Amino acid sequence: EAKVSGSPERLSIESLTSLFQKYAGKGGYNCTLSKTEFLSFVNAELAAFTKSQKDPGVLDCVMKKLDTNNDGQLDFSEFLNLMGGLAMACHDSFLKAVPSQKRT
Ligand SMILES: [Ca+2]
Repeated sequence: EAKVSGSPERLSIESLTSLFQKYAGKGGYNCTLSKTEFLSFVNAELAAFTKSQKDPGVLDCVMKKLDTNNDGQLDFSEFLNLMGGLAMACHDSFLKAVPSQKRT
């Protein structure tokens, strides 16, 4: 069993897949993430992201948005949307963090 690094910068397709399986297998259905599993995944693996979110309700919103078929569970394709969304959020904050002209 591969040990998955918790560093978001080093997430690969393989580690995403095994991460999903690791958390999805914690309880309930093995092939979906429940809300509890989702929260433990985000808090453990995406701590850098959750720390940057000041509103704790944001994860609820994220979960609801991702759960496109509204069954209260995230399947793998819904999980991949999260990764896509996170990539977009990182890209956005990267763009905001980089001033068009840096003066020091
Ligand atoms: Ca779902």
